[in-house]
Amino acid sequence: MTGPTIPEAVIDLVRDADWITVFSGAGMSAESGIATFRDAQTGLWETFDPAELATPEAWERDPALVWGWYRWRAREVLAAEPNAGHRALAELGASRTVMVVTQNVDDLHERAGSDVVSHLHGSLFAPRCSVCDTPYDGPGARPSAADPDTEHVEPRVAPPICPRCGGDVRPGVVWFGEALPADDWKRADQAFRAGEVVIVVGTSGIVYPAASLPERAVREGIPVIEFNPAESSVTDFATHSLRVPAAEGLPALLR
Ligand code: BJW
Repeated sequence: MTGPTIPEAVIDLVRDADWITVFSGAGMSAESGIATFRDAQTGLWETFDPAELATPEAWERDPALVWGWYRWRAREVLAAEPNAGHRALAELGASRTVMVVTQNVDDLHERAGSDVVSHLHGSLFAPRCSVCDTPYDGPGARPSAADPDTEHVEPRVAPPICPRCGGDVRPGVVWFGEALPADDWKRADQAFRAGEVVIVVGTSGIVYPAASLPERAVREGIPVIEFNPAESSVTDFATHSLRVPAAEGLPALLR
């Protein structure tokens, strides 16, 4: 089977680098069947209103609606598998240091075998108390992939109660208007300073402050290679921008 044609300059940059920073977005997991946010027709924000589901105000208004939606999202991820792109990055990391900084809240990089340096927007699998911030690992923390609600027919699910303070347990993700987790931000910043080359995969590059990281890299003279079947904000400044989906383009770097 023949893969996409990757310019020799890109192959060389990756082959010659001992330290590679990967910056991934929702498109990284699209070929695993996980919806992106902003793609026409298939993006989550085509069907769901972010203001009703992904803001602190939405949580205050209707925690059961928000918790139910994230439970459904978590089940979708549990039922999915890493794709050839995730696996290629893990394989690339076997012979050099690959620092994965992801905006994704799924665990597909980890399940493919990559060490994730930073989950900038949190994780579907790290709920915590909305009052005292204690991580929660009790009943209901991790939904089952076998749960029948695959079509999101049960929109409202009461969140678990924190055993420490009695507060509602919330999804461990970063909503609009919230600060990014300080440790993840610091590790991402360090990864972007350490990388000899940055590979950006599957992000529209419009959500800040995450989107500032590849912009800064290119300003500092670090080559930025984009993999995305469509143009994005990253295309405007990337050193090489390849119109190739993740699961086809990333394996082609291994040849
Ligand atoms: C493929 C593919 C394939 C498809 N292969 N590719 C104006 C200027 C600057 C900032 C702001 C502003 N107005 C408001 C802000 C702030 C705001 C922001 O940036 N808004 C913009 C939208 C304008 N940012 C924030 O609020 C952040 N916090 C903050 O600023 O805090 C300040 C603060 C400081 C101190 C104290 C308090 C506050 C927080 C941002 C949180 C983002 N959260 C979400 C939801 C996470 C939880 C959840 O999953 O529900 O994060 S929103 C959503 O967007 C999610 C994503 O991580 C993020 C980025 O999306 P991503 O990954 O790029 O996905 P898409 O769908 O946009 O793009 C997919 C791409 O894949 C496309 O390009 C496709 O073509 C491509 N693709 N198939 C490869 N097979």
